[in-house]
Order: sequence, then C-alpha cells, then structure tokens
Amino acid sequence: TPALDSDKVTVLFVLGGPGSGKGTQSANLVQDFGFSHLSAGDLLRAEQSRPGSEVGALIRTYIKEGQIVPVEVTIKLIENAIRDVLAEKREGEGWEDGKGRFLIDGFPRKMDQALLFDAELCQSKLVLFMDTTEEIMRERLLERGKTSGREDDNEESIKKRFKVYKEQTRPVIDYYIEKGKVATIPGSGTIEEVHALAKAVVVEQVF
Ligand code: B4P
Repeated sequence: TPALDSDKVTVLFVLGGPGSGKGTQSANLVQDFGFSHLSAGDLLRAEQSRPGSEVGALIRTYIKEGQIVPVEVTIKLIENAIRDVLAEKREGEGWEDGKGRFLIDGFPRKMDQALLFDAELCQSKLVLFMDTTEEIMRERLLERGKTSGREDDNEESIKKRFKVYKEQTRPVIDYYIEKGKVATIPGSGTIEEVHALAKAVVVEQVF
C-alpha cells in the first residue's frame, strides 16, 4: 500500500518540455494557493552542490547531458522533502486543515518514476501539462542561459533535453492522460497569460 494517505496529502504534478514554464508557473501557483513546492530540478541541483554528497558528481553529469537522473536518486529526494514538510506540518506552506498540499514540478519525468511514485507514495490528483512549441522553449532557454549560469542552458544540452523529453517524458504525460488526470495548459503566451489559465484550472479541479 502507498506510504502516504491520499486523504491527508494532495499532490499536483506540473509537467512539460524543458523551458515550457514549469518552474515559472509553479512559483505563481504556490503564491496563489500556498502549496508546498517541490522542484525535482532544484532538489537535484541542491544535492549536487551539497558538500559530502555521494551522488553530486553523478547528478552534474546527467544534468549537463540532459539525461534523466536515475530514479532511486530522484525519488529519495522527493520523498524526503515531502516527509520533511509533513513532519513539520508547516502552516501556510502546503499544510491547511490538517492536509498537506504539494505541487511537484519536473517530476515524474520518466515512466519508472511515475510507476514507483504511484505505487509506493500516493496517487496524484491532477497533472498540469504546460504545452508549447519546441521553438518557443528553445528561445526561452537560450535567453535564460545568458544569465542563469546553468550548465544545461546551451544549444548542445538543449538539443539533448528535447530528445530525452520526447522519448522519455511524453510517455509519462500520455500515461496520465489515459488515467484522465491531465489538464493541458496552452503555454505559449506571456507569463501572466499562462498564469491566468493555470490558476483557473487549479481553482476548478483542486479546490
Ligand atoms: P528542470 O530544472 O526541471 O528544468 P527545465 O526543464 O528547464 O524547466 P524549468 O521549469 O526550470 O524552466 P521554465 O520552463 O519555468 O530540469 C533540469 C534537468 O534536471 C533535467 O534536464 C534533468 O537532467 C534533471 N531533472 C529534473 N527533474 C528530474 C527528474 N524528475 N528525474 C531525473 N532528472 C531530473 O523556464 C525557462 C525560462 O523561460 C525561464 O527563464 C523563464 O523566465 C522563461 N519563461 C517561462 N515562461 C515564460 C513565458 N510565458 N514567456 C516568456 N518566458 C517564459
């Protein structure tokens, strides 16, 4: 049986291609609704630079190559982050009325992560799919690359990330579409426009 009680924990996933607006819109939704925000990418980058981490070097290689970090590393980071919040029952941070509400962005990015999370942790309530074109995603990432210092915001890494997205992450989105859990958000507009669309969906389908 799953480790987390779905009466007590509500999980929303935010998925989409690299540069589709996952991180950007997740931050907006957290402001609106007080979810506890877990970003798979941010958790991995934090672990990568944590002194003494046994997996830091491995994570760096995967991110630079645009590859999906092995499931056992990623799922542990997500699980620990969820447990930390639940243990502290942080008011206003995803914990209202005795319930934890989590918005998890950039996860699950590969079928093995999805199957493991669903079986061992809990069933998500809703998946927001940020939908836009490769051309727009590429432009945004290159723009961010001018100042982000991220090792993966360059032409070569971006090309690899798109390939990995198509081959490994799209099947996860299709899997949740089949389960009737996906709300597709048209993601090509301005940050404000996309925010309004995403917010309306969350109001309608979660609260
Ligand atoms: P992530 O950190 O998830 O990075 P990302 O795909 O680039 O998306 P992000 O959410 O950060 O960017 P956003 O589109 O909001 O992943 C990085 C790497 O970590 C992966 O390649 C992988 O190696 C590893 N990883 C992550 N999750 C993993 C997992 N579950 N398992 C294993 N490995 C994993 O924003 C991009 C830019 O666009 C920003 O500059 C933003 O300001 C801009 N922007 C956003 N919306 C816009 C809009 N509407 N108009 C104009 N600009 C916009």
